[in-house]
Amino acid sequence: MTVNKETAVKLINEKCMENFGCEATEATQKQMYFALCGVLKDLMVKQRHAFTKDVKEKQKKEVYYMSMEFLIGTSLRNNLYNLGLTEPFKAALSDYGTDIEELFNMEPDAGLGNGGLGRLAACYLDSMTTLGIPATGFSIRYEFGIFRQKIVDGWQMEFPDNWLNEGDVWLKVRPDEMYEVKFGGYVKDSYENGRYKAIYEGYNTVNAIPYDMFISGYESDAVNSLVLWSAKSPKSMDMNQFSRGHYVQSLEENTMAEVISKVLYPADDHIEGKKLRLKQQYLLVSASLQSIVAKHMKNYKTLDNLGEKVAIHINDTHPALCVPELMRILLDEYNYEWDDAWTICQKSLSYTNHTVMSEALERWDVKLFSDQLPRVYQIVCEINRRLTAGLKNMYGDDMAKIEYMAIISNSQIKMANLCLACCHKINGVSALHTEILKNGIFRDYYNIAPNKFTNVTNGIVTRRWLCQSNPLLTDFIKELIGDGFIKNAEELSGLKKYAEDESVLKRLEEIKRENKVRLGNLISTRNGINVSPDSLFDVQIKRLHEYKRQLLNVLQILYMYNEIKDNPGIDFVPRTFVFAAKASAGYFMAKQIISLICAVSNLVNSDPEVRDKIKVVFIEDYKVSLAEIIIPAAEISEQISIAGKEASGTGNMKLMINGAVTLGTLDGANVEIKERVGDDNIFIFGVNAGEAEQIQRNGYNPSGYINKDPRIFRIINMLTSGVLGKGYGEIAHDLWTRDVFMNLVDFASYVEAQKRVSEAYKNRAAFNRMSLMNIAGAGIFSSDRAVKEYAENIWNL
Ligand code: 26Q
Repeated sequence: MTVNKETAVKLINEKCMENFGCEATEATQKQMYFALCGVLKDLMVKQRHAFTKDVKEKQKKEVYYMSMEFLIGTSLRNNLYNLGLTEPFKAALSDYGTDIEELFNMEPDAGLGNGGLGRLAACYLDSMTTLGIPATGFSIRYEFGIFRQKIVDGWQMEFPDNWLNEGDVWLKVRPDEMYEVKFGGYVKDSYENGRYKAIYEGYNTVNAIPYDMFISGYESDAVNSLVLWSAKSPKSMDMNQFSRGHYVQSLEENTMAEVISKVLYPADDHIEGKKLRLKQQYLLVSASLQSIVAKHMKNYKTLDNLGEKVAIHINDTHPALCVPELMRILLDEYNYEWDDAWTICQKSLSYTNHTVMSEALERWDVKLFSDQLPRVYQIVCEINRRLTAGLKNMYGDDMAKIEYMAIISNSQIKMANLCLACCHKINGVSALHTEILKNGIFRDYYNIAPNKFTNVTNGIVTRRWLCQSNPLLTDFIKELIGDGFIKNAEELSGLKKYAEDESVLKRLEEIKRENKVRLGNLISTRNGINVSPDSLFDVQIKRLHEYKRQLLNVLQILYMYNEIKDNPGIDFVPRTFVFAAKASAGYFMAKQIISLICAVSNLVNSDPEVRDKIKVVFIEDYKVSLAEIIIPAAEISEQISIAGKEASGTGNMKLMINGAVTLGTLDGANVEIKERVGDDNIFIFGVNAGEAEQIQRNGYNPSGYINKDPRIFRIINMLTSGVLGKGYGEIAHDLWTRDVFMNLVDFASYVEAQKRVSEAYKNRAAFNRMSLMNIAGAGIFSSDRAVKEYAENIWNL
């Protein structure tokens, strides 16, 4: 897009006048922020108009990405960057005496997601737009995104995230395209010309109102849209109740409806079958499908070719209701026969799985489900009836297998099986993860339809996670290999030829140091802790989960602490351990682990014998915009989940492309990172997925490891001895008796790997070389590559 500085000056001034009735010279910072965002939004609206017109004329196939989460983060810097408008607007603002960086800092994160899954959706929308793929993201306009985290005396507290005050600028409401979504009530059977006809009555209606957030792509003519649904009560006030003096009750129904889009569920670990969550899912699915179908009918006057013209992608099972809801629309509203409707559904729908943890596989109680969605439930029953009839033909009386594959069993509806039974493609998110799906949890479905299964290893959008967040490194890379890597990340491999170039390695080190200083300043203001930019920055930033094993990291730190206390004169490579993590509000063990990290931080940082060798920092309120500051400063990337449990990881990719060296297990995409950089440029430790499973199968007994290894024994005693100020009896007890994620199995191997890390860091040139090789190998983990694979192998664009 071309806008010169003079035009930028004019546009900002006009927007100030339009919105605030003042000249830009008179505007406050906040007004400037709103004006700038408003100008960009206008430019995107125009570009989008031209783009959608072209898509329509050429009758291009379109992608609809359905996800309960889109973890967008901030948009202002990204939109300016993508549209190529940073320079003119920076200069224009500077004329008005405004520093554009200050406006960037005013923008709240759109935190409409929990973590990896939500951020992946955001990266894919960006890449699809960059590649010119016509795509729409569908999600919910949560009034409150992921909670703000504060740590009070080591304990996580959650506070509401009121992002809409300043975040609303990117949204454009379209009240004209409202849909009705129906809950509750009952179904009456009837027959019309001998054909079954469901009559749905007695339901409550909620209106779904769409809000568009425009999505820019890098140097792209496309502008796509993320459509966020907001729930609105159809009645403004029940006058009947009101006139009888029941003022409060009359408002109650309104708020009951509108509560649906109030808040993002902050859990990403275990599934609680909550009614409100089901209503959120159905609101998303029903409104989005109505919108897709209405648009398709307008363009093609038939739904017969829906599967040829749209690809509807189900991001984990959270929008799995797409399967019965699309059936419902085809059967009840367009009078399709069952088999024809089913064929259309199969052609249109595809599904990505993001987890193999059984406690995270979604199931709904039949009672709750059928009460809320009676007609949809009927359809699920019929899908299940046909499925199990087919399976009986195949497997006879192998009831265990049929039960495992069924959609409904034990009075529960298994959402993954609903997707597996219908979708034409199912994918995992890393090579290892997809193998585990095929040979493990989904093996029975794999055996009947192996061609439905495919892998798409996750990717990240390099423009945000390298170019915008690490401008120093980006400029240096441009000097070395040109700027082709911005659109074609594989060109980063061109850096390999500098692996022996001392001046290049030295410059990389200097850039890393500058980024460490920047992070150090943030830590000093936010935590009041001084960290040395000459220490090794060792980073573990991700949601808090037992399987991700932040605990293993802490145990190892306590081991280092003991080593130093035992040998105060020890030759030790100084380390700064950086943690950031949110725990689900109700996840007690996760909150305990955060508390432990904080306690260890206090212990270590206040001990004069230790604090120049180790620092431990827990930075609160981890989010996209904080990650953008931490990642460029990282030197070691901790990816230490128990093998077989982390579906892919994407933080590992973001850290790698910024020159951090992975210290990790053979889990998720770490396996592919290792393949790319080679054994010399990664620190691998621990059991592999097969071994981990074997140990668990043989009956793992953690106490054996504690009794056998005096280092472990000593550390676990520290958890309860009082040296940490407070006792961590629950954690100690869990390690003695369960240790489900096998911290102790991998402890020795992890300690040894950490020693290799310290050793390697002593030779900075050699370490810088590893760092360079990681940047050079990161190209394949671009979301542009991932999206192209989806387009070819799954969406058939
Ligand atoms: C489900 C029902 C009710 C409430 C919450 C949820 C819920 C919400 C979010 C369940 C799971 C999630 C998020 C899962 C997630 O982020 N998985 C991660 O996905 C990444 C992208 O594929 C992978 O890289 C990570 O390995 C995987 O853990």
